[in-house]
Amino acid sequence: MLAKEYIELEEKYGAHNYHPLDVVIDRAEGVWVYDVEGNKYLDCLAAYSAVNQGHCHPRIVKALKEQADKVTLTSRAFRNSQLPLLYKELSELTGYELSLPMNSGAEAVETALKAARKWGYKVKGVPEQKAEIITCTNNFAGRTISIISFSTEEQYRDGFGPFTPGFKIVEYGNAKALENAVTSNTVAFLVEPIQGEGGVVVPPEGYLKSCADICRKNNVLLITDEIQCGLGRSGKLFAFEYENIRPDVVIIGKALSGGCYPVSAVLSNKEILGVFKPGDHGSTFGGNPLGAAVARESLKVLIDEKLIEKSFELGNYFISELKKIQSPHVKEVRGKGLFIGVELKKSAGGARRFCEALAQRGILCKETHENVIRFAPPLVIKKEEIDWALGIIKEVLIKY
Ligand code: IF1
Repeated sequence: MLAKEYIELEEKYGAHNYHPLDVVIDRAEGVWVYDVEGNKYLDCLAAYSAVNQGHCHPRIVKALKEQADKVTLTSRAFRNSQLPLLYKELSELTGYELSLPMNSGAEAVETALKAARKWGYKVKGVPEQKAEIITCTNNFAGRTISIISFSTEEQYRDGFGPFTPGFKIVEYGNAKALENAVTSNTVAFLVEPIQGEGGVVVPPEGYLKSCADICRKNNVLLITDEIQCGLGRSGKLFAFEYENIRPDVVIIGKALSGGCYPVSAVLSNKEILGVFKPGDHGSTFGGNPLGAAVARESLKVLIDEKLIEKSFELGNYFISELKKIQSPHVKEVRGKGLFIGVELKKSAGGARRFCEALAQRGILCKETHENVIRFAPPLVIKKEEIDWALGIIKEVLIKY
């Protein structure tokens, strides 16, 4: 079948909630993906950082296959022989006492919000129905109704009301705004250490540290969404490490399974996750043995292959080389590790046409927020591959 025929089928039978680039991917390996016509592309999106370990990592695929032959789903009505090991390994890796497994990122965010509210009522002593959670402008945390209730992106909310109450929004990057918004009913502050969908926005240095201090002083939980920026993407295991802080709650997803299966989790301590009693929360697939086996191997690959250190070093190199490109269109190059955004000037006519030109030359990336091209390849990328990409990126940014 031709690419055109797949696209026609998708347009005819699928809901049109996406506008993808017309590349029909058929298989992938490491940093490379191949379309149905055999063209090869360097993947600079890595499925929004879900395939940090590289596509179809042999060790992760092996873990998936072996577990698939044993048992895939037990439900949490019974125990399974993978989940306890994932719990232990997550705790040893991150230092958090407990974790709670879910599937998608949005579900894990919802889980963290529920934990924070319950902690607010049971531990902090907030009056019933009064709990407030503070979030930031330009955030992205998923698509459920409660999560879009605090989105500041009009399109994500349009037509989906009524919304969930109990959220306040403050300016991202402005710790004073957080301080002013906190009340005795505030239970949590939810923040992305680096905003992904927002355009790879790195907040001012010291911002997260100030937020952590404000939260501690006011007995407010600091919840960081590391679903996209975590697990090596930013050049650290967690992006919050750049500010030497320790959030009360950390949310992870995406690369937790190396892109092989949806697995997410909330990490925290006994005082907070301990508020959940049997029956308070759950999910049919959350914590299933297939997902747990895949997640365990995905974390091991991240460590064994030193992908976090690689992201730090190659990210610095990629960013500094991008900054050298003399293009009339570029406003700013920013990021941490292999989590990079190139913001274009308004006059450039939008990032999408550059992404299309890059795709024609064998590099896949995706615009975000009209004017930002995001470069976030799998962390297994080699320096030579970055150099090859830089040549093409340079040509496109200068000539177009
Ligand atoms: C889509 C965006 C990226 C996330 C953070 C939670 C979630 C995400 C920081 C929810 C998800 C995804 C969603 C996906 C594309 C992608 C995305 F452009 F939409 F915003 F990465 F930038 N927190 N981000 O980035 O996780 O429920 O999706 O597993 O909606 O198309 P999820």
